[in-house]
Amino acid sequence: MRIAGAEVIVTCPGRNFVTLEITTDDGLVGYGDATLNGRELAVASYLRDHVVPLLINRDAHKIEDTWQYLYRGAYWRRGPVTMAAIAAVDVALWDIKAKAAGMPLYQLLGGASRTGIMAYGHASGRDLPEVLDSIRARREEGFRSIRVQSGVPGLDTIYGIGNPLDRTGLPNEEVWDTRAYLRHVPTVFEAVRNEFGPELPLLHDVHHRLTPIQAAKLGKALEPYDLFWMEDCTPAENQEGLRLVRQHTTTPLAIGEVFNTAFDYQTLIREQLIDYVRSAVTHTGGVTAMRKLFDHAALYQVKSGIHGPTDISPVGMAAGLHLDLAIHNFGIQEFAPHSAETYEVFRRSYTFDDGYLHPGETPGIGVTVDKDAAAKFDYEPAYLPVNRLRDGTVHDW
Ligand code: CS2
Ligand code: MG
Repeated sequence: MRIAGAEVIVTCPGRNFVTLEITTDDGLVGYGDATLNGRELAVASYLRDHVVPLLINRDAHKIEDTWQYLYRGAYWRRGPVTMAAIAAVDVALWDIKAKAAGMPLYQLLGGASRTGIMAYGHASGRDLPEVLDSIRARREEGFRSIRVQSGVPGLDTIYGIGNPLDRTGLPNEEVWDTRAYLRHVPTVFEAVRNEFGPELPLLHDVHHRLTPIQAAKLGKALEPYDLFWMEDCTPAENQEGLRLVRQHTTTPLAIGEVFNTAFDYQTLIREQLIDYVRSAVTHTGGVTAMRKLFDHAALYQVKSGIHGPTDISPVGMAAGLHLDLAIHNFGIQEFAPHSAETYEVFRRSYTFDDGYLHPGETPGIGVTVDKDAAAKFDYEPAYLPVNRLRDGTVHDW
């Protein structure tokens, strides 16, 4: 079975997505997500201009060889653009292989290890009443685990509150105050626990905004509220920084949505400095790379926590769900449902029911792209916000 063609589809049904469609000489079609929020066209060009010409006439069944060919053959390694492009090719080829086998992808990954995939939803609010209402709304939608993000008194807009994408042509600038945040977050979780009790799994995303000792302080302050995880508590390019956090708190730690290879996790996993691996299939080289990463993490009892906001397309989401169902060391799956416009373009087989996701039984990954619908939504440049401290210093958003 040979690769006969490959097309990069850029569409913006409410937000931008980049999808790779690979077709074979016997008429099979596979899809891969290549969306890198805020830098989409870089990946579209990497694919169109540098990768697609290399794919034509390759054996579509040779997924591992194609992965190594694109990773080592580029000479320049790693990074979000390269690994998103490789991921798109990889997922599209797994989609094709599973279709050729007449099976949903998870069957090729070892079959189901569970009956359903525990999902967590997003609750947020500018103040406590809004946060509590948002949690109630997620629970009414069926979520059994909930991420809680709150505004901070004295700060206008911060991560997790409101829509981060801005289409005015330049990144929105937000103001940040770490001390105000550190004082406020524990009061939010105390109120949430008082309202909803001790059992509801609660998560929180710090979004890279603390130093290691500040993260240690917050982790310790949140211990009475028994979080499922505290995410991205400190920028983790400096993996050793998590040693300091780990020394001071037993709050479980999740890291890695901005990582793009297993190398980014080596110290974190080997020294058990984290409890959950946060990467998305889309940003980490695809199913081939993620399966290896999760199997390595399993040696250290580190579990999966695949990244699932709306800037991961339904194609990327579905690919993750097949891994979630098959691997033993599954932890939890983030699930931010996409817009109706998005689902008009991306037709999905996966389901969400009573708090659990399932990829479905359709051969392949179970998502197709309606290219006529995609053509209705032109690309719209959009940037993620830039954060600054009160004195104007650029800070992590
Ligand atoms: C967030 C993401 O869902 C999360 O955990 O960290 O929504 C992140 O802000 C976006 O993916 C950035 O594009
Ligand atoms: Mg996050």
